[in-house]
Amino acid sequence: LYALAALSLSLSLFSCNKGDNLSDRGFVPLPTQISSSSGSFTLNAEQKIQISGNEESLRGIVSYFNQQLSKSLGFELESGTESGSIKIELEANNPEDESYELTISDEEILISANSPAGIFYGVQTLLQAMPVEVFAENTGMQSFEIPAGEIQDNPAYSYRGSMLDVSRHFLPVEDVKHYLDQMANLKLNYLHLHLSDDQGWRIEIKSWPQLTEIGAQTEVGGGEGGFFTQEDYKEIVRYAAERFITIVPEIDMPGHTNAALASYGDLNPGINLPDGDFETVTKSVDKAEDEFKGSNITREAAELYTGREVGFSTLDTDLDLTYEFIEDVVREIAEITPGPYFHIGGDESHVTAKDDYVYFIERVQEIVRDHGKTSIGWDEVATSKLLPGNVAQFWALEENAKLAVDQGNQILMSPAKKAYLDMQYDSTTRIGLHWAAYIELDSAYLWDPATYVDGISKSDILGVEAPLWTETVENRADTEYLVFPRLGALAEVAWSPASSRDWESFKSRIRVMGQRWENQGIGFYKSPLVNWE
Ligand code: TNX
Repeated sequence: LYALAALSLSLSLFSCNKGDNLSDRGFVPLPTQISSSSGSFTLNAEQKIQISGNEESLRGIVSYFNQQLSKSLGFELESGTESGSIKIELEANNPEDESYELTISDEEILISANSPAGIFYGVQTLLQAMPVEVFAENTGMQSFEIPAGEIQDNPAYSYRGSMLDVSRHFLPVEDVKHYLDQMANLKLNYLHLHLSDDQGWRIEIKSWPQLTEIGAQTEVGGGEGGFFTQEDYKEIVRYAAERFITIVPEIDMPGHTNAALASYGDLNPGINLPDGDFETVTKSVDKAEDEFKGSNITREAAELYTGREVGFSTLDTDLDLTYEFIEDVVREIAEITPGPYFHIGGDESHVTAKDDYVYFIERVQEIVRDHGKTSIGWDEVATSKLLPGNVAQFWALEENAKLAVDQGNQILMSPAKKAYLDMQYDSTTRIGLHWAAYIELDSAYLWDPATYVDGISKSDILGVEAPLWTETVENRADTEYLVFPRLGALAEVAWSPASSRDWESFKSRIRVMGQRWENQGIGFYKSPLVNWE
């Protein structure tokens, strides 16, 4: 017995060499449970993948896995339903269940789950269990070891998201895809696209072509702007779905609408009175229209806007045409959006009268519902009556988040002081804003969505989203600098249970994640809090 104990002790000491252990592989986000054991699986071109369960849905995941491997190794693994040493088992098909198990031994690797998404997350964890070189291209590696052990994992929140503001500065489809690749590695599952704002309208609407012919032609700082055709958008949706990511489109309204008001003067509350005066307040437009019925008053298109300050624009909440417009926009976008959500914005409508705002939000929620979608809105929408199931995205005002919870609605947590990826890390950061806070990596990591707002607990929370606003972000390099490594911290806040999160542990794991990013050529912020060497 003593001899056995000594043997197993020496074996486990042997396998405890730093980096040889499964638990030292630098997983981000941290899995719920990891147990390391001795031994390792040798991966080389001889290994085969064995699929069991609903083959159709697994085939896409296997080809994703093979694509990742072949970029680095130059070979793919054969796959089929016959016996193979890398086993993928879909045990049921319950899409709500995102959990998975990953077991690695000398003889085989087994990923099992009750949904294709669970299998996909198991594959992500398996990729992180491999040497970080697997994330580099053309390494020429022919064979490597994956340390043995067992992982059981399950996300804390079902909505784990990020947002790209493609309105302030446009980002092309390639950059969005590149972002989706990174989100997938972090097990994030919702990408919110902020498709319209004062500075640009970024999605083709076939029934209102001037939105892009005029409203997409510039951006903050006066650059050339751009937009997604509906075909581009469908391609983003498809690429995202391959990575188990759902696209959430946002049309921000009634404020943040200058680009639309510049495209169609008929929508603009601004009006030319016969005496040559120009009125911009909604109520006076209606009064003026009554007063001067029949005379030649005209609404006039707003000027395109390339500044940064917002809060000056509004749709005319009393105008029938406004709702015809919204109906068309929601219909066209809903038709090409398979996901359940449509984001209606609703933030910073500073020139919309309070009553008009409430009326507008309630009416727009109905339009969205009639097109089969659930509305999400920035927290201000909770000052209106929310339809059941609709979601308020908390960013600034706790009292708004509480209003939503009091109505029985759920909250998407994006507190600007923690989750805003456009905030500078510190006062020396070359781009970014700081109106909410400076957010160093530790600050992005050290918070708990379930205790962040008094009176809002875990069951009130749908999930966590990290938005990237792009007033100061002009290209992919700027994006990467602000997003990484903080997106890793926020992914862990959304995935890993609060009880298991630990800053010291995160620091050692994000260092390894940094090597994976480096291997992909991602220029991330080297926070001085982490030893990246
Ligand atoms: C506030 S967050 C905004 C955005 C800005 C952002 C900059 C929100 C709902 N509105 O319009 O881009 O701050 O950090």
